[in-house]
Amino acid sequence: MTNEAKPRVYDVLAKAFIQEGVSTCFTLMGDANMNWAARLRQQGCRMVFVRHEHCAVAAAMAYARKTSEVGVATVTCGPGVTQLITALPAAVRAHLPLVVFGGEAPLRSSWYNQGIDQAPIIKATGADYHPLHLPERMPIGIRDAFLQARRERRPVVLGIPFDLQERAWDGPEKLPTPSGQLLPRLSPIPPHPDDVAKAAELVAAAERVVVFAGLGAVQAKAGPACRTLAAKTGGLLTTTLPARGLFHDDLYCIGITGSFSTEVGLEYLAQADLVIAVGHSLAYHAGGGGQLFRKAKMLHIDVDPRAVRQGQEVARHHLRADARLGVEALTAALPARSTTWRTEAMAARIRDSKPDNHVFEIEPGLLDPRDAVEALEEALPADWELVNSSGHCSWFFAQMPSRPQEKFLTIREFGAIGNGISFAMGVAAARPDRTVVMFDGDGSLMMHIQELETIKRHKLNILIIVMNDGAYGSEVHKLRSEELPEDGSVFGRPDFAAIARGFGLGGKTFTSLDGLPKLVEEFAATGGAAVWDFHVSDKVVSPTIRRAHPPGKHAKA
Ligand SMILES: Cc1ncc(C[n+]2csc(CCOP(=O)(O)OP(=O)(O)O)c2C)c(N)n1
Ligand SMILES: [Mg+2]
Repeated sequence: MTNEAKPRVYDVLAKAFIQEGVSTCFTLMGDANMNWAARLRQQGCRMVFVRHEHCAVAAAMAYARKTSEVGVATVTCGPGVTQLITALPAAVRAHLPLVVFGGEAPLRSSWYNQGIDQAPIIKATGADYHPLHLPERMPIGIRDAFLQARRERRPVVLGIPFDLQERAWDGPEKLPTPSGQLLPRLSPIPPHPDDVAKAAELVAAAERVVVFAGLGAVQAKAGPACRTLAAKTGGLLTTTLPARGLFHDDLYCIGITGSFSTEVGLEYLAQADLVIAVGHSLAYHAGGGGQLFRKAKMLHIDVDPRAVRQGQEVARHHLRADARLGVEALTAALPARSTTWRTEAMAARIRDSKPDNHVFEIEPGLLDPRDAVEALEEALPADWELVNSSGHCSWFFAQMPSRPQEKFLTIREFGAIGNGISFAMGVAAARPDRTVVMFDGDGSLMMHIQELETIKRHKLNILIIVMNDGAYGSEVHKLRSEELPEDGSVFGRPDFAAIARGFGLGGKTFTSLDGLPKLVEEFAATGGAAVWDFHVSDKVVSPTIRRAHPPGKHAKA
């Protein structure tokens, strides 16, 4: 075969991705990835062409979380790769498997303006980086990247010099066996009977038990088992923020535990004498830094039980097992009890209490974000996919108790704002038949507002709800509590409705909640994308900020 008739390396690399089952790729092209991306598209992969590389990876993160597949994104070399430095640590911390096809500067040039040492930049984020510099081994390198991303549950970035991609293919005709055929089929790990007996003793002696589920419980499908355990112990149920909604219709679920706990939830947590954390990473924020259940012992049921996490002693009692099998075995080993913490009055209180009752004076023409969330909870259809972004306002829109876990997504392990719009795109790509509603702050939305254009062009069904306090709320409340000037944290309210219309989306401003149900109905009937801008007061301070930043905290003694 003459060199002209041979396929190019990028053709084969595109095939290697298709063979891995890749059906969606979040893409921003440049010299070092465009030939490959065009071939990937020709071979049937849906390409979502975004407007910032950060958003390509962030969208792939949400896609991976929603589909349980490996999320795939591609960026060009140099400035394309350096844009990823905020998204990758977030994916690492959230244990999301990603493969990113990154270009590298051409090897043939002694100088290239976009050249930069990419490996240390990527590795500093906690992601792995593999330079692939031998064309005939590249398909194996790609396959191994998928294996690694799945096994280690983290992003793997491939660096492929673009001059090598353009060469004629001289490697083997057959592609390597894809990762899906090689991955070990792992059955859930059952607990050891001795550990079960010890745990059962501990639980039997406790009087006020809280079963506290994390995402591991969701993934192990341990929800029903947790409900049974809580019922048998006469105790309560709660979840971390990412797992919120796992027990949404249980009378004895107190919602989220952690920074986003409700008033009533906090009260019961303070009374607990045993917390059983199930499929849970025991992260700092989920335990309120150890402050929320001070009297309680902690039993950790997980495949990787922990004693110390993120600088804190977290659990003294451990049951190593798959979340579901561990909880089922523990429940079976428990004797029936004669007393229960649960009462009907407790259930009524949980059902009838507002998440936060603090009274604030709201300026005329502005909304209380808590009222806006309550009205949205009522009005939004039950089958819409919810995405919770970031910022101070996220406390409020996490409080939508009727929404089940499978319709909810948040990824916040790196604490970055600006990701909501990308996560919404990732969910919309993963669930094309659904409407996605994304809740964001004005500051966060502004950070990647350019993606409204992507949403429009790709005809994604996304309704963006902005809690627009005209400020970086998280900052303004802290500055006020310290009696510092508000400069740099208060900006005034951008006209998001007009901005949205400028991008060809729908846009509405809300200074009243009247007519919301009708507008939701109309939107549900037409589909499409819109930004709804709720003008909320910046005087309403979330309970978390009130606790952590009481007025005068830094006042001089
Ligand atoms: C990338 C990044 N930059 C800055 C911050 C610091 N920060 C945390 S919350 C916040 C304000 C967010 O404002 P907005 O989205 O309007 O939400 P609000 O807090 O007002 O409800 C900022 C700047 C951050 N967490 N991440
Ligand atoms: Mg704001």
